[in-house]
Amino acid sequence: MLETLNALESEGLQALEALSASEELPVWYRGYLGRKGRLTDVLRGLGALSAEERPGAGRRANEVKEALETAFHSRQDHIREAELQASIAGGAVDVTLPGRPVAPGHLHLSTRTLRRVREIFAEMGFQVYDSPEVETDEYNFELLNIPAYHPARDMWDTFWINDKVVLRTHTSPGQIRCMRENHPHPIRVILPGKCYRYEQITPRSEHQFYQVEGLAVGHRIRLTDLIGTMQEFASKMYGAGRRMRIRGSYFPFTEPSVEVDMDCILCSGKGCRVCKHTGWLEVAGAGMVHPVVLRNGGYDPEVWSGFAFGMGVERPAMLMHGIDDIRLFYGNDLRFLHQF
Ligand code: FA5
Repeated sequence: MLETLNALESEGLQALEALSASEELPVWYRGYLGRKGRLTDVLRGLGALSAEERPGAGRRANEVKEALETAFHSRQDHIREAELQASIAGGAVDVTLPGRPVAPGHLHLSTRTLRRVREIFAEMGFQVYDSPEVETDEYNFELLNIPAYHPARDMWDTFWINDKVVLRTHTSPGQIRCMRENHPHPIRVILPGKCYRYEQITPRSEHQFYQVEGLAVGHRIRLTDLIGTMQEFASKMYGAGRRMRIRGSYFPFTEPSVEVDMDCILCSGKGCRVCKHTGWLEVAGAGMVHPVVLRNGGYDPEVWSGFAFGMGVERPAMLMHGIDDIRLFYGNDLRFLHQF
């Protein structure tokens, strides 16, 4: 066995030295080191050796393999370099050849929708306030009037980093951050960003999605201001004439709370799987900022009032483009992405 290995090594090295063109390299490699190569054949024979012979032969086989591999790579570099030099010397590099075209990418549909939402609110005088995606329990829940025992936590189960830190379930914690930073001045901001939920994934629900929060704090701000703002947004986003519905709801951080729905574009209100056969698609949760939340943000609820809303981004995009499955947004299927 040892002689066979020695012979194989010197034959292999000699054959390698004899190579002169890069096309010959893979043929040599397959012949000696490939799956059906000569060394592999020898290695297969190791099992048949006696227990005394096997370790020595195994060690030698590995040495030969390494020697051949190393020699191969240095021969390969040598041949390639020689070929490159020869081609340069022969004037084969045509520097006037046009470059390879780079296919231009484009913005993801979620980003485009977010930008449109920002634009519309900018026209209404709302600034953008950025707040973190990784939040503390305190900001995501406690300061929004959702203490640990509160049943509303069930609606917003999420991914916990540790006992106190979560991936935020909504953009609402940014309300507190923004208020604490701006009090005692009036506020008119939107807070766009990614949210996460421990959620069953369905055609209309993902475990990661975008929201845009809105917050206005000032004097004598009323529910009708909220409704007017939502109506203005809807007519700019979806075109005049879309139907909007406000219905009573519950959020621990707003009082009163409402849900803003749009008629479903996909089925024109007839009912389909996206709108859960109701004809309406829930676009935003909203309401008047709860006194506790105002106080947690540093505003005296006797003097200040405000409205807040939180809307999805993917769902409105689905409405506008007739997309019937939210999972397509994060599926990375180019056939989907290229359409927008
Ligand atoms: C909230 O998250 C509240 N923070 C909204 C709010 C803000 C209320 C301020 C009052 C004041 P809700 O869980 O309903 O509410 O989510 C708001 C919107 O986010 C939904 O209308 C929907 O468009 C979107 N959304 C929620 N969960 C998902 C999901 N799993 N996949 C995609 N979009 C979702």
